[in-house]
Amino acid sequence: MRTQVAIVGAGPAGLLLGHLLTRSGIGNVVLERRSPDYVLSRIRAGVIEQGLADLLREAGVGDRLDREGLLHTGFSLAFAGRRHRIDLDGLTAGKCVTVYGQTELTRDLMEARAKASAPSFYEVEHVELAGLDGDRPSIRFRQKGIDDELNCDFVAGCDGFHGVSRASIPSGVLNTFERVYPFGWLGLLADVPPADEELVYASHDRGFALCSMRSLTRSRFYVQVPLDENPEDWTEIRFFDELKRRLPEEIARRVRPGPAIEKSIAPLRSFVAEPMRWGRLFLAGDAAHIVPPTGAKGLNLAGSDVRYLFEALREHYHEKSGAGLDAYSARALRRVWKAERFSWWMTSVLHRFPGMSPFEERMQQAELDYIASSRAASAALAENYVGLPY
Ligand code: RFL
Ligand code: PHB
Repeated sequence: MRTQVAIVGAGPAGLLLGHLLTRSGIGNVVLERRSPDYVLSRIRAGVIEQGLADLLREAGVGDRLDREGLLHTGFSLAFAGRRHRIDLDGLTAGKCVTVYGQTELTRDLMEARAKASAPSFYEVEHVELAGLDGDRPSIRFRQKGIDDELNCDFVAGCDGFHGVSRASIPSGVLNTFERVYPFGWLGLLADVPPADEELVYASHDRGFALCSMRSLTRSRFYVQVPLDENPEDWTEIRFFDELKRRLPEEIARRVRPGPAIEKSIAPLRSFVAEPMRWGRLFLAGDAAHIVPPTGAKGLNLAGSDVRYLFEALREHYHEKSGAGLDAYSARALRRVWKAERFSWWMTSVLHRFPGMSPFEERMQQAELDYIASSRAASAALAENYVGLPY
């Protein structure tokens, strides 16, 4: 089998890249380890930056996002028993975010791919990349017990943090940077109306909490927990009790507990691998970098990487220029590092760290108080939250 661009991974990065390439007449094949149902069952991101929403519209996959997504012109920070609203719209001259589940976005992209009859292979095993440093890369894989090979011009490694792409780069090529946080987020999805019209990020002595949503009838909540917690030990009663204790009274009162549709713990990590290219392999999304979810940046960064990579591939095929491919890694990393900084900062300000000194606690309080009392500080936060320009 032969194609122009082989895409490893059918998460949002792989599917969006495939969609953009197909629309430009560039051949591509997607290889995915899991089944479509499994991919769609992973509950992840919920906040989409304006830049990614615009990209999806331009690519013709924004209809349902526009119909069902919730436009949010602000969110709240809650601390010391009060709340401070960040007016995204007013502080960024009209920018905002859209609340739309990653699963919905993935579903839209999967449907668009099926409609275009673009080839995808799900539940592939033993994926092995070869010839990445030469002119003829190839991917060997097994599907339904049969070994196959895909020859291509380029490989897009969109296979997430635990994928095979980054691991195929010889040791010594990549520089990696990492911070692992000493806590995780216990998330719970329930069919109950949101506690507030907008998202509420809460800093509390008992730890961080977040009230988010997927629609006007479906809510997503998170509480900071130690990494060794077992989600099974968290009954709904215990979860909602803990959540409410971390929220200001006026918001806690409006939390509607309900049966969990999904409940899981996500560890928090900052990670970057540089460069994002090796030979004919290009990394995009979580395959190259991870951010803690506090800034809602992971999915959005996957979107900006894909946009840069698509432009570079389009230039290569349609304009016979390799300049975009050569610039890809540096271009993507400039935006990645700024989102890494923002996500690390949001995480540092809003969570309780084990063994925090009284001085460090006071620094967090002063930081939150500064944001609440300074338009400039609020504007810096808002500018990053809605997403820096591509
Ligand atoms: P994905 O989504 O992990 O997709 C990678 C795909 O590759 C497949 N794969 C392989 N396929 C073939 N061969 C192999 N050897 C393979 N190994 C792996 C996997 O099965 C998978 O289908 O990566 P991608 O596309 O880069 O997308 C990244 C996003 O999924 C991620 O950054 C976000 O979900 C992060 N994130 C958030 N991002 C936001 O922008 N806004 C948010 O509000 C937000 N909230 C979150 C989040 C992530 C969370 N978790 C659980 C990590 C909230 C949470 C709780
Ligand atoms: C979510 O709705 O899952 C969500 C929202 C905002 C975040 C992280 C996760 O910062």
